[in-house]
Amino acid sequence: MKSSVFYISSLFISILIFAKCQTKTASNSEPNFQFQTQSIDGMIWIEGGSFYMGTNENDAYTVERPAVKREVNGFWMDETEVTNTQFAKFVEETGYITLAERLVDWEEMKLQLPPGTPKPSDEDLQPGSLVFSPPSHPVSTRENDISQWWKWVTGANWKHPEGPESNLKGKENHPVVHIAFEDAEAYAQWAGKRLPTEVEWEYAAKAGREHQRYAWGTELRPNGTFMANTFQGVFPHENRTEDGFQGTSPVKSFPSNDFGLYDMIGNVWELTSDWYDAIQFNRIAGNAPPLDSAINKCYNPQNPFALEKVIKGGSFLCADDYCINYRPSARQGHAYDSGTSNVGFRCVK
Ligand SMILES: [Ca+2]
Ligand SMILES: [Ca+2]
Repeated sequence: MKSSVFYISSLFISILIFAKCQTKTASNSEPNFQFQTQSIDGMIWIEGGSFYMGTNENDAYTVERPAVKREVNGFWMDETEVTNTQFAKFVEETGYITLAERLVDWEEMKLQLPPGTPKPSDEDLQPGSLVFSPPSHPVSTRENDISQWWKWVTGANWKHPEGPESNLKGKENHPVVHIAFEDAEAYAQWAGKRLPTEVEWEYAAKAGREHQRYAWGTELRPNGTFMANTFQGVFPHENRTEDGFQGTSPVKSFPSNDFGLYDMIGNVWELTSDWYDAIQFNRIAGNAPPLDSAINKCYNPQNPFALEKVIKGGSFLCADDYCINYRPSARQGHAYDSGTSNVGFRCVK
Protein backbone atom coordinates (compact mmCIF):
# COMPACT_ATOMS: atom_id res chain seq x y z
CA MET A 1 0.00 0.00 0.00
CA LYS A 2 1.18 3.47 -0.63
CA SER A 3 1.92 4.72 2.78
CA SER A 4 3.81 7.26 4.76
CA VAL A 5 6.43 6.05 7.17
CA PHE A 6 3.81 6.52 9.84
CA TYR A 7 1.89 3.55 8.45
CA ILE A 8 4.79 1.29 7.58
CA SER A 9 3.92 -1.14 10.30
CA SER A 10 0.53 -1.73 8.58
CA LEU A 11 1.91 -2.40 5.40
CA PHE A 12 4.28 -4.62 0.99
CA ILE A 13 6.66 -16.52 -26.78
CA SER A 14 5.32 -17.80 -31.17
CA ILE A 15 6.60 -14.44 -32.55
CA LEU A 16 10.08 -15.59 -31.72
CA ILE A 17 10.61 -17.61 -34.89
CA PHE A 18 13.32 -15.28 -36.15
CA ALA A 19 14.95 -14.88 -32.81
CA LYS A 20 18.38 -16.10 -31.85
CA CYS A 21 18.42 -19.36 -30.03
CA GLN A 22 21.14 -20.54 -27.73
CA THR A 23 21.51 -23.82 -25.95
CA LYS A 24 23.87 -24.68 -23.15
CA THR A 25 24.45 -27.62 -20.90
CA ALA A 26 24.43 -26.98 -17.21
CA SER A 27 27.85 -27.40 -15.65
CA ASN A 28 26.97 -27.26 -11.97
CA SER A 29 27.15 -30.44 -9.93
CA GLU A 30 24.46 -32.44 -8.16
CA PRO A 31 21.15 -31.30 -9.60
CA ASN A 32 18.44 -33.96 -9.55
CA PHE A 33 18.59 -34.42 -13.31
CA GLN A 34 20.52 -33.52 -16.47
CA PHE A 35 19.01 -30.90 -18.72
CA GLN A 36 19.67 -28.25 -21.29
CA THR A 37 18.52 -24.67 -21.21
CA GLN A 38 17.15 -22.84 -24.20
CA SER A 39 17.06 -19.05 -24.33
CA ILE A 40 15.01 -17.17 -26.91
CA ASP A 41 14.57 -13.39 -26.82
CA GLY A 42 15.66 -13.27 -23.21
CA MET A 43 13.30 -16.02 -22.07
CA ILE A 44 14.07 -19.57 -20.95
CA TRP A 45 11.84 -22.58 -21.54
CA ILE A 46 11.05 -24.20 -18.21
CA GLU A 47 9.97 -27.80 -18.78
CA GLY A 48 7.01 -28.74 -16.59
CA GLY A 49 7.12 -31.41 -13.90
CA SER A 50 6.37 -32.13 -10.28
CA PHE A 51 8.38 -30.99 -7.28
CA TYR A 52 8.23 -30.27 -3.59
CA MET A 53 7.25 -26.68 -2.91
CA GLY A 54 8.19 -25.21 0.47
CA THR A 55 10.55 -26.96 2.84
CA ASN A 56 10.71 -29.18 5.91
CA GLU A 57 13.85 -27.52 7.31
CA ASN A 58 13.35 -26.65 10.95
CA ASP A 59 15.24 -23.38 10.64
CA ALA A 60 13.15 -22.13 7.72
CA TYR A 61 10.26 -19.80 8.46
CA THR A 62 6.95 -21.38 9.39
CA VAL A 63 5.22 -19.86 6.35
CA GLU A 64 7.44 -22.09 4.15
CA ARG A 65 6.47 -25.37 5.85
CA PRO A 66 5.60 -28.18 5.32
CA ALA A 67 6.89 -29.10 1.86
CA VAL A 68 4.00 -30.12 -0.42
CA LYS A 69 4.09 -31.90 -3.78
CA ARG A 70 2.94 -29.73 -6.71
CA GLU A 71 2.60 -30.12 -10.48
CA VAL A 72 3.71 -27.40 -12.89
CA ASN A 73 3.05 -27.09 -16.64
CA GLY A 74 5.89 -25.89 -18.86
CA PHE A 75 6.29 -22.13 -19.45
CA TRP A 76 8.71 -19.50 -20.74
CA MET A 77 10.33 -17.25 -18.13
CA ASP A 78 12.37 -14.07 -18.40
CA GLU A 79 16.08 -14.85 -17.88
CA THR A 80 16.43 -11.77 -15.73
CA GLU A 81 14.44 -9.36 -13.65
CA VAL A 82 12.80 -6.62 -15.77
CA THR A 83 15.41 -3.86 -16.11
CA ASN A 84 15.10 -0.09 -16.06
CA THR A 85 15.84 -0.03 -19.81
CA GLN A 86 13.06 -2.51 -20.51
CA PHE A 87 10.59 -0.67 -18.31
CA ALA A 88 11.56 2.68 -19.88
CA LYS A 89 10.66 1.31 -23.33
CA PHE A 90 7.24 0.32 -22.00
CA VAL A 91 6.67 3.78 -20.53
CA GLU A 92 7.94 5.51 -23.68
CA GLU A 93 5.52 3.55 -25.89
CA THR A 94 2.47 3.71 -23.63
CA GLY A 95 2.84 6.86 -21.51
CA TYR A 96 2.14 4.68 -18.45
CA ILE A 97 2.36 6.37 -15.04
CA THR A 98 3.22 4.10 -12.12
CA LEU A 99 1.36 4.10 -8.86
CA ALA A 100 4.27 5.76 -7.05
CA GLU A 101 3.98 8.72 -9.43
CA ARG A 102 0.32 9.33 -8.57
CA LEU A 103 -1.27 11.07 -5.57
CA VAL A 104 -2.03 8.64 -2.75
CA ASP A 105 -5.75 7.80 -2.61
CA TRP A 106 -6.65 8.02 1.09
CA GLU A 107 -10.05 6.34 0.54
CA GLU A 108 -8.27 3.27 -0.87
CA MET A 109 -5.46 3.40 1.63
CA LYS A 110 -7.63 3.45 4.72
CA LEU A 111 -9.35 0.19 3.72
CA GLN A 112 -6.08 -1.58 4.53
CA LEU A 113 -5.48 0.12 7.86
CA PRO A 114 -6.97 -0.55 11.28
CA PRO A 115 -10.37 1.20 11.63
CA GLY A 116 -10.04 4.69 13.07
CA THR A 117 -6.54 5.30 11.72
CA PRO A 118 -6.28 9.09 11.33
CA LYS A 119 -5.79 10.57 7.87
CA PRO A 120 -2.14 11.49 7.19
CA SER A 121 -1.14 15.02 6.34
CA ASP A 122 -1.50 16.19 2.72
CA GLU A 123 2.29 16.17 2.54
CA ASP A 124 2.33 12.47 3.38
CA LEU A 125 -0.19 11.82 0.59
CA GLN A 126 2.10 13.23 -2.11
CA PRO A 127 3.43 10.74 -4.70
CA GLY A 128 6.36 8.78 -3.35
CA SER A 129 7.56 5.38 -2.26
CA LEU A 130 9.44 3.49 0.43
CA VAL A 131 13.22 3.70 0.23
CA PHE A 132 15.69 1.68 2.28
CA SER A 133 17.35 4.32 4.43
CA PRO A 134 19.69 2.62 6.91
CA PRO A 135 20.58 4.32 10.18
CA SER A 136 24.25 5.20 10.80
CA HIS A 137 24.25 3.32 14.08
CA PRO A 138 23.19 -0.13 15.30
CA VAL A 139 19.47 -0.58 16.00
CA SER A 140 17.58 -3.46 17.49
CA THR A 141 15.80 -5.57 14.89
CA ARG A 142 14.09 -7.66 17.57
CA GLU A 143 10.91 -5.60 17.64
CA ASN A 144 10.97 -5.51 13.83
CA ASP A 145 10.29 -1.76 13.83
CA ILE A 146 11.06 -1.39 10.14
CA SER A 147 10.47 2.36 10.23
CA GLN A 148 14.05 2.47 11.57
CA TRP A 149 15.35 1.56 8.10
CA TRP A 150 12.46 2.20 5.70
CA LYS A 151 11.49 5.81 4.94
CA TRP A 152 8.64 7.22 2.90
CA VAL A 153 10.38 9.48 0.35
CA THR A 154 8.24 11.95 -1.58
CA GLY A 155 9.25 11.87 -5.23
CA ALA A 156 10.79 8.39 -5.07
CA ASN A 157 9.68 6.24 -8.00
CA TRP A 158 11.16 3.97 -10.67
CA LYS A 159 12.94 6.89 -12.41
CA HIS A 160 14.21 8.29 -9.10
CA PRO A 161 14.86 5.18 -7.00
CA GLU A 162 16.48 6.93 -4.01
CA GLY A 163 14.34 10.09 -4.22
CA PRO A 164 13.84 13.10 -6.51
CA GLU A 165 17.56 13.92 -6.69
CA SER A 166 18.48 10.43 -7.86
CA ASN A 167 18.27 9.03 -11.38
CA LEU A 168 18.95 5.92 -13.45
CA LYS A 169 22.37 6.92 -14.78
CA GLY A 170 24.53 3.80 -14.59
CA LYS A 171 21.52 1.77 -13.52
CA GLU A 172 20.19 1.05 -17.01
CA ASN A 173 20.72 -2.66 -16.56
CA HIS A 174 19.56 -2.82 -12.94
CA PRO A 175 16.14 -4.24 -12.11
CA VAL A 176 13.34 -1.68 -12.08
CA VAL A 177 12.04 -0.97 -8.56
CA HIS A 178 9.18 0.96 -6.89
CA ILE A 179 6.77 -1.12 -8.97
CA ALA A 180 3.33 -1.95 -7.58
CA PHE A 181 1.45 -5.06 -8.68
CA GLU A 182 -0.73 -3.19 -11.19
CA ASP A 183 2.38 -1.60 -12.71
CA ALA A 184 3.98 -5.01 -13.19
CA GLU A 185 0.76 -6.39 -14.68
CA ALA A 186 0.51 -3.43 -17.08
CA TYR A 187 4.09 -4.05 -18.24
CA ALA A 188 3.45 -7.78 -18.64
CA GLN A 189 0.32 -7.16 -20.70
CA TRP A 190 2.19 -4.73 -22.95
CA ALA A 191 4.96 -7.31 -23.41
CA GLY A 192 2.45 -10.07 -24.24
CA LYS A 193 3.40 -11.90 -21.07
CA ARG A 194 2.09 -12.34 -17.52
CA LEU A 195 3.39 -12.54 -13.98
CA PRO A 196 4.41 -16.00 -12.70
CA THR A 197 2.32 -17.82 -10.14
CA GLU A 198 4.07 -18.58 -6.87
CA VAL A 199 4.39 -22.28 -7.71
CA GLU A 200 5.85 -21.52 -11.16
CA TRP A 201 8.33 -19.10 -9.64
CA GLU A 202 9.52 -21.50 -6.95
CA TYR A 203 9.75 -24.45 -9.38
CA ALA A 204 11.93 -22.31 -11.67
CA ALA A 205 14.08 -21.06 -8.78
CA LYS A 206 14.72 -24.54 -7.36
CA ALA A 207 15.71 -25.80 -10.81
CA GLY A 208 15.67 -29.43 -9.72
CA ARG A 209 17.33 -28.84 -6.33
CA GLU A 210 14.10 -29.13 -4.39
CA HIS A 211 15.68 -30.79 -1.35
CA GLN A 212 18.64 -28.40 -1.10
CA ARG A 213 18.62 -25.28 1.01
CA TYR A 214 19.90 -22.93 -1.66
CA ALA A 215 19.08 -22.56 -5.33
CA TRP A 216 22.66 -23.64 -6.14
CA GLY A 217 23.26 -26.34 -3.51
CA THR A 218 23.69 -26.85 0.20
CA GLU A 219 26.09 -23.99 1.07
CA LEU A 220 25.35 -20.29 1.01
CA ARG A 221 28.78 -19.41 -0.42
CA PRO A 222 30.32 -22.51 -2.05
CA ASN A 223 34.17 -22.16 -1.94
CA GLY A 224 33.62 -18.57 -0.84
CA THR A 225 31.79 -17.64 -4.05
CA PHE A 226 28.94 -15.16 -3.78
CA MET A 227 26.02 -16.65 -5.70
CA ALA A 228 23.56 -13.77 -5.27
CA ASN A 229 23.35 -10.09 -4.31
CA THR A 230 22.43 -10.15 -0.63
CA PHE A 231 23.50 -8.21 2.50
CA GLN A 232 26.73 -8.95 4.39
CA GLY A 233 27.39 -7.31 7.72
CA VAL A 234 25.18 -6.22 10.58
CA PHE A 235 21.68 -5.36 9.41
CA PRO A 236 20.62 -2.66 8.80
CA HIS A 237 23.42 -0.17 9.50
CA GLU A 238 26.61 -2.01 8.48
CA ASN A 239 26.45 -3.14 4.84
CA ARG A 240 29.91 -4.56 4.10
CA THR A 241 29.08 -5.12 0.40
CA GLU A 242 31.48 -8.09 0.20
CA ASP A 243 29.51 -9.27 -2.84
CA GLY A 244 30.36 -5.98 -4.56
CA PHE A 245 26.98 -4.30 -4.36
CA GLN A 246 25.42 -2.11 -1.71
CA GLY A 247 22.03 -1.85 -3.41
CA THR A 248 20.71 -3.35 -6.62
CA SER A 249 23.19 -4.83 -9.11
CA PRO A 250 23.12 -5.10 -12.90
CA VAL A 251 21.21 -8.24 -13.84
CA LYS A 252 23.45 -11.25 -14.60
CA SER A 253 26.14 -10.08 -12.15
CA PHE A 254 25.99 -13.48 -10.43
CA PRO A 255 25.87 -17.04 -11.81
CA SER A 256 22.60 -18.33 -13.25
CA ASN A 257 20.77 -21.24 -11.67
CA ASP A 258 20.66 -24.64 -13.37
CA PHE A 259 17.72 -23.54 -15.54
CA GLY A 260 19.76 -20.57 -16.83
CA LEU A 261 17.79 -17.97 -14.83
CA TYR A 262 19.68 -15.07 -13.24
CA ASP A 263 19.09 -13.34 -9.90
CA MET A 264 16.16 -15.53 -8.95
CA ILE A 265 17.72 -15.25 -5.52
CA GLY A 266 18.63 -11.79 -4.29
CA ASN A 267 19.01 -8.45 -6.07
CA VAL A 268 15.28 -7.62 -5.85
CA TRP A 269 12.30 -9.54 -4.53
CA GLU A 270 9.98 -10.55 -7.38
CA LEU A 271 6.21 -10.15 -7.54
CA THR A 272 4.04 -13.15 -8.33
CA SER A 273 0.37 -13.20 -9.35
CA ASP A 274 -0.79 -15.06 -6.22
CA TRP A 275 -2.44 -13.57 -3.17
CA TYR A 276 -0.44 -14.29 -0.02
CA ASP A 277 -1.62 -17.00 2.37
CA ALA A 278 0.70 -17.45 5.36
CA ILE A 279 -0.50 -21.02 6.01
CA GLN A 280 -0.99 -22.11 2.40
CA PHE A 281 1.20 -25.23 2.72
CA ASN A 282 -0.60 -26.36 5.86
CA ARG A 283 -3.90 -25.99 4.01
CA ILE A 284 -2.58 -28.06 1.06
CA ALA A 285 -1.28 -30.69 3.51
CA GLY A 286 -4.75 -30.84 5.11
CA ASN A 287 -3.58 -29.38 8.43
CA ALA A 288 -5.78 -26.29 8.13
CA PRO A 289 -9.14 -25.53 6.50
CA PRO A 290 -9.11 -24.05 2.99
CA LEU A 291 -9.00 -20.27 2.66
CA ASP A 292 -12.47 -18.99 1.78
CA SER A 293 -11.42 -16.61 -0.98
CA ALA A 294 -14.98 -15.27 -1.16
CA ILE A 295 -14.32 -13.73 2.27
CA ASN A 296 -10.59 -13.13 2.23
CA LYS A 297 -8.32 -12.85 -0.78
CA CYS A 298 -5.28 -13.34 1.37
CA TYR A 299 -4.28 -14.31 4.91
CA ASN A 300 -1.53 -12.85 7.05
CA PRO A 301 -2.21 -12.71 10.80
CA GLN A 302 0.71 -10.28 11.20
CA ASN A 303 -0.83 -7.80 8.76
CA PRO A 304 -4.57 -8.56 8.84
CA PHE A 305 -5.85 -5.48 7.02
CA ALA A 306 -3.40 -5.48 4.11
CA LEU A 307 -4.12 -6.99 0.71
CA GLU A 308 -0.90 -8.79 -0.12
CA LYS A 309 0.61 -10.58 -3.12
CA VAL A 310 3.39 -13.17 -2.74
CA ILE A 311 6.94 -11.98 -3.40
CA LYS A 312 9.82 -14.43 -3.83
CA GLY A 313 13.61 -14.70 -3.84
CA GLY A 314 14.72 -12.12 -1.30
CA SER A 315 16.76 -9.02 -2.13
CA PHE A 316 20.01 -7.13 -1.62
CA LEU A 317 18.71 -6.60 1.90
CA CYS A 318 18.57 -10.25 2.95
CA ALA A 319 21.07 -10.58 5.77
CA ASP A 320 22.50 -13.59 7.58
CA ASP A 321 21.65 -11.97 10.90
CA TYR A 322 18.16 -10.71 10.12
CA CYS A 323 16.15 -12.20 7.25
CA ILE A 324 17.41 -15.38 5.61
CA ASN A 325 15.14 -15.04 2.60
CA TYR A 326 17.85 -15.86 0.04
CA ARG A 327 16.41 -19.37 -0.33
CA PRO A 328 13.93 -20.52 -3.02
CA SER A 329 11.32 -21.62 -0.49
CA ALA A 330 11.29 -18.20 1.24
CA ARG A 331 8.14 -16.16 0.70
CA GLN A 332 6.59 -12.95 1.95
CA GLY A 333 3.39 -10.99 1.63
CA HIS A 334 3.72 -7.60 -0.05
CA ALA A 335 0.96 -4.99 -0.21
CA TYR A 336 -0.42 -5.20 -3.76
CA ASP A 337 -0.58 -1.42 -4.14
CA SER A 338 2.90 -0.68 -2.85
CA GLY A 339 6.32 -0.45 -4.42
CA THR A 340 9.62 -0.33 -2.56
CA SER A 341 13.30 0.07 -3.47
CA ASN A 342 13.95 -3.69 -3.17
CA VAL A 343 10.97 -5.21 -5.02
CA GLY A 344 10.79 -5.80 -8.80
CA PHE A 345 9.50 -8.54 -11.09
CA ARG A 346 10.04 -10.76 -14.09
CA CYS A 347 7.48 -12.20 -16.52
CA VAL A 348 6.47 -15.58 -17.93
CA LYS A 349 4.30 -16.80 -20.79
CA1 LIG B 1 25.00 -6.85 -1.69
CA1 LIG C 1 15.54 -11.51 -7.73
